[in-house]
Amino acid sequence: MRNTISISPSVSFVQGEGQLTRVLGACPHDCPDTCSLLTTVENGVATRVQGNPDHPQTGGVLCNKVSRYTERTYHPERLLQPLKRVGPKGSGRFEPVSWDAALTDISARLKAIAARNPEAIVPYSYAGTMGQVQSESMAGRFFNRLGASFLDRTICSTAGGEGLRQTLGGKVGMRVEFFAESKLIIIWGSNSIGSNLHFWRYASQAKRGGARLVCIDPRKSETAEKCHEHIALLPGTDAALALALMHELITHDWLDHDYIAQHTVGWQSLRERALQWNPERAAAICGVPVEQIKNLARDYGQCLVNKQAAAIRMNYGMQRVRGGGNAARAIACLPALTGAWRHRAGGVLLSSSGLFPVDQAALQRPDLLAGRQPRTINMVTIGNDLLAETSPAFGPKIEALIVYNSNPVAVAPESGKVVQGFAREDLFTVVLEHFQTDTADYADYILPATTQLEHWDVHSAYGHTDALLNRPAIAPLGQAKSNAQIFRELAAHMGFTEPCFSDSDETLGRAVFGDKVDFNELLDKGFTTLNLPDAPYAEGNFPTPSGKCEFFSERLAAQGLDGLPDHLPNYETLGTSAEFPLAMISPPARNFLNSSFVNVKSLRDIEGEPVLEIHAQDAAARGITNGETVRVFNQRGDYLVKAEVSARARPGVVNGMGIWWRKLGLDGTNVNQLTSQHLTDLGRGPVFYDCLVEVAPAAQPTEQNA
Ligand SMILES: Nc1nc2c(c(=O)[nH]1)N[C@H]1C(S)=C(S)[C@@H](COP(=O)(O)OP(=O)(O)OC[C@H]3O[C@@H](n4cnc5c(=O)[nH]c(N)nc54)[C@H](O)[C@@H]3O)O[C@H]1N2
Ligand SMILES: Nc1nc2c(c(=O)[nH]1)N[C@H]1C(S)=C(S)[C@@H](COP(=O)(O)OP(=O)(O)OC[C@H]3O[C@@H](n4cnc5c(=O)[nH]c(N)nc54)[C@H](O)[C@@H]3O)O[C@H]1N2
Ligand code: SF4
Ligand SMILES: [Mo]
Repeated sequence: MRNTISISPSVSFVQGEGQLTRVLGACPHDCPDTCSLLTTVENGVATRVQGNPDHPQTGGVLCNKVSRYTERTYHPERLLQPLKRVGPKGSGRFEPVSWDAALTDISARLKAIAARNPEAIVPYSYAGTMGQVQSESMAGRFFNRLGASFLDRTICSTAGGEGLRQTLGGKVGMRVEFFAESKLIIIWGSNSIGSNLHFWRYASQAKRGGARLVCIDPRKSETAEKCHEHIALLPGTDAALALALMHELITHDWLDHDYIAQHTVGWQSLRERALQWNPERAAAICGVPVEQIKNLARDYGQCLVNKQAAAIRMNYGMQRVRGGGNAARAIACLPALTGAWRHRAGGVLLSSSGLFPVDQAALQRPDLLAGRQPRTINMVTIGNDLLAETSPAFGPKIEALIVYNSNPVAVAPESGKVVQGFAREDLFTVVLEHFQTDTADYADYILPATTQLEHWDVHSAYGHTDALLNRPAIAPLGQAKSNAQIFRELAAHMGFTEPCFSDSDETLGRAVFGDKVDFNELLDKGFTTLNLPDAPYAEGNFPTPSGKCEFFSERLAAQGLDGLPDHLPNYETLGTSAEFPLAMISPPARNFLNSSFVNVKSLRDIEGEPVLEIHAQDAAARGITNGETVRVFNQRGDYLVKAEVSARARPGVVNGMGIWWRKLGLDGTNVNQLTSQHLTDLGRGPVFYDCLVEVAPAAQPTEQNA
């Protein structure tokens, strides 16, 4: 056997008789870790996907899900040719058609609608792939040229993102690798082991070095179990907790007065606000012992006294409630109070995406709008919006929807309404997908898309500060085409002749960072680290208008909003409804990624069935036993799950683990049948974890099905 394995971009070597290649790529999934991948290809077939050992953030380790990437890629149900609907909407019955027939018909339908009003056409996409090329580059150009409605891409992170922007100036923060040197790590609203594994490696390293780990989460997650302390607060009470921590920092004078004076705005007014939040008041709202709050404040304050680094890893789990934006604001103020930013292992990290110099204008070409300013549809309220008629406030009724990189029928809130909207016979729906998802079932055309193993891409990240390149490892399967190629060909069928519609995927890849990132290094190594200071905010220099950490935001005040962070109770606060006396959160299941991978059998087998975790006390009060099927319901709908009587749930809160495909659930629905279309205080985001329900044994009739 001759083999010379070295990790350059795509090295061929000979093993026995066969041709073997290893290709460098990037994990495309909506995950903070954006791992560097190494794919083994034997005779044109990808046989193994591994973590790149040369990429420090990946460390040669992948999560369980993406280790099975070949199982997903070569799944027997992969879509390999364009399909046209033959049955009624939603029946899931399709017949194969040629690419040309599909694109000719789709472009004719879109042209007819656009001739009346292009805003009746709506793109619907999120982060099925995070690649800059296969997400909004050619697609953005297409919709800008068409003059289609804009989509407000709010389904995940905009509440926290806006909270951060108003406080720190953007999605910026600590460099993740330095968490390994912290002495106190607060994991706030995140199950890192499940959803941010490579951060957990750094946290574990710190733990071995003597750091104290505290997890703030209503659910006793895998991560909470492994921390020294778990604060199981009620959903949506994080701002109250953060304000009480400030109260303690102030009353004990655990403050870096110099940092506050030099690098913050609004200290006096924040001080007054925080002094209204003694730990007793917060403890009553958060539903946690007052001592836990006092101890956490002391631990955080002692880091200042002992000149040790205190770091906060927030994640998006804490901002999916009405007050999510304010909560992120309150938490983001903490490191400025104690000057934690002075240390490279201190500060806060929610997302690092704002540190990447992505040239969105070069990718999406807003100049193609030619002065038009289409209306904006919020992806969170797609349920209501698909059912809305033409009106001056709303604009034209939605006549066509083009879905890519997303599975809204499964992931958008209040799915009863979403399904009703997608089922409209007069709605023209095109879905670009790998699989016949719940959403694809409602399509008029399904177009087969390539996976990350089959196309080019360039990636930024939101949990570290490395840019990555993805090379195709194998040829497209069947007749699949990359998203960019599909929009390129659709543009040609529409008669869009601007030269930018001929840019290749590789040209688009080069445009992502322009000359701000060394593309040759990306081609060569597969990744490159942004050139950033170790402790970017040690001397202020926040990207806010004032250059300081803005405790008080003039920009919010100018909009008539509270300039200071505050606690805003949930829309559906525990204890306010006799009918629906339990709060439900629906965090991700570890072996799925949102609704991706639910159809990968080996992963679904690990998860078993859709599960509702319920505390023994709440189960006993309802005569529910472990493992039995229960009905979870509220005014919006109901769904069936298996009850797991579990210490992972705290009293009063049930955990409906997400996000199952409806058609693979117990009764053709999933947890989003119950969630609402309300929006967050900042950022117009969803409130998945702000939801009251009741639970009953399935055998026992409820009001809805009696
Ligand atoms: N395995 C896996 N990894 C994922 C995902 C996945 O679906 N599966 N999803 C990816 C995506 S899209 C994202 S956005 C990221 C980040 O995803 P996150 O939403 O941060 O996901 P989790 O880490 O599960 O964190 C959510 C945690 O917040 C807790 N939580 C719920 N409500 C509250 C609250 O009001 N306050 C507080 N403090 N905690 C609360 C939940 O119990 C849960 O443990 O993860 C990504 N990684
Ligand atoms: N109840 C509840 N609901 C939630 C959440 C929750 O915690 N609880 N989490 C929310 C969050 S954080 C998010 S981010 C959203 C996520 O919602 P989505 O972004 O819709 O994520 P997925 O469900 O993973 O669906 C992505 C789809 O894109 C497809 N895809 C992947 N790559 C490509 C490609 O290259 N081309 C094309 N055409 N398709 C591709 C995949 O096959 C998959 O079906 O869900 C939200 N919904
Ligand atoms: S999903 Fe996250 S942890 Fe898993 S391989 Fe992708 S980037 Fe890495
Ligand atoms: Mo997300």
